[in-house]
Amino acid sequence: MREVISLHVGQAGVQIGNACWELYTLEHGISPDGRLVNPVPDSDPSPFFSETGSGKYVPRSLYIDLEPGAVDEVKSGPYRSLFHPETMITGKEDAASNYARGHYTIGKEIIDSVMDKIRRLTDNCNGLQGFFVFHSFGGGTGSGFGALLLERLSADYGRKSKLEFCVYPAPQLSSSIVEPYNAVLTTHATLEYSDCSFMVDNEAIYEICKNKLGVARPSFPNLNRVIAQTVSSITVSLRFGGSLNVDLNEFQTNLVPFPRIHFPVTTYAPLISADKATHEANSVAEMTVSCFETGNQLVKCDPKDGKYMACALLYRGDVVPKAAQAAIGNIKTKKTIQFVDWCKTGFKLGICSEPAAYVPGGDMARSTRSLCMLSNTTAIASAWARLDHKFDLLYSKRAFVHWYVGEGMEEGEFSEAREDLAALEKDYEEVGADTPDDDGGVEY
Ligand SMILES: Nc1nc2c(ncn2[C@@H]2O[C@H](COP(=O)(O)OP(=O)(O)OP(=O)(O)O)[C@@H](O)[C@H]2O)c(=O)[nH]1
Ligand SMILES: [Mg+2]
Repeated sequence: MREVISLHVGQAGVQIGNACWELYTLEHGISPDGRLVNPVPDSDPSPFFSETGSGKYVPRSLYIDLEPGAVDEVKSGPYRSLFHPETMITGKEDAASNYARGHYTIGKEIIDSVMDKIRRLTDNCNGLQGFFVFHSFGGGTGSGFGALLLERLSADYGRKSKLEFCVYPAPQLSSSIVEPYNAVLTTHATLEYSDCSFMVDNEAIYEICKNKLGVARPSFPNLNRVIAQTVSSITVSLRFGGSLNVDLNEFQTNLVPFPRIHFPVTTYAPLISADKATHEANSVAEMTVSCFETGNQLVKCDPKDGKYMACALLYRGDVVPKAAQAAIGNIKTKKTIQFVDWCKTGFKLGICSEPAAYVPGGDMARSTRSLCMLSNTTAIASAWARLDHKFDLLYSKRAFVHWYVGEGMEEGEFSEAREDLAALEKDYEEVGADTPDDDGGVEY
């Protein structure tokens, strides 16, 4: 048993959670009320679901929001009886897009009861693998409470792995002007507590929905279903058996060469709309090439401007190893794909024969195979640079700072966080720099 507990924080965390649990239940043949109706070969839902005495499957998850809106929708929606009522925790008022409220004032009031609930979930595990925390960078709850939660998880479960899925703010879908503050503050506060963070950039996913999936006006449920497909691919090896499955831990070891450099770029293929599906061959080679195209990335940055440190390719469905290896061989010949000189061939490959599930009514076409690529590239530093720039525009005038100080935060935390992010940008520069005494000829 390798249980994983999913913690969904704030509106984005909860709503992305909805899309993930929709997909997990579909993939394991579990009905929206938690009954196993359609057993799937090689399926092992137990890392993500506990089974009650009466045979009901219950997500090992917590929904946490400082205000009740998003969680109330779950409570009255089609999956209302899937979740244990005690795993949905809400407060009365939200953090008003203010990191300090989520972290210091209102968040403090509920953190102990959240930690109690987590203890109950972990007591119910035989071999807890770790936690997945889903939250936005921009919301007050997502950023502030998310950071508080990771801090406490680290204190109470230091040796368990902690992975994050975090929503990088985008102008099209922004809910407040202070998102860059919240994003910088939460990144600083969680940098040492998270083992690996998958950033999903709403702008990139918005464009995927619009340009690739033919959604005229993408809304959060459209975006969240794309995100959920990548979450599912990342976790599939924990949920399905099969000989070529590579364990998530192994991928993680490969992907994170230094503790702070833990933000892989996620890329997915195929991204085609249901009405175009029949016109596309979607071969293993094509999918693999697509994953090196910027239009398939969930974070906006250009890998051509940086160097790769590692690349994990998670194939699903009808994929034979020979085809995957040939596709990777082809990629390796491309001059535009450059690795750092201290790690020249960091490709890792996994294949899970269980294909991605088709979501009825979803935007993505049904397909027999798919690929999710996780790459650690120095190019992601440009995403930090964009965020830091927006932070600086606000902070140079000390705009909105009083809202944070009013919630008991010291102003020094702003400059401390900003300096840490500057150091992070610098770290990326350094890992990408050529090693001075490299003779260029030796591979190791
Ligand atoms: N992808 C995605 N992004 C979302 C969703 N809901 C909100 N966001 C993004 O998250 C940021 C706002 O944070 P929220 O998660 O709504 O805020 P919160 O964590 O509930 O915090 P407060 O409401 O301030 O207490 C913005 O950047 C939104 O674009 C969602 O369902 N999916
Ligand atoms: Mg909210």
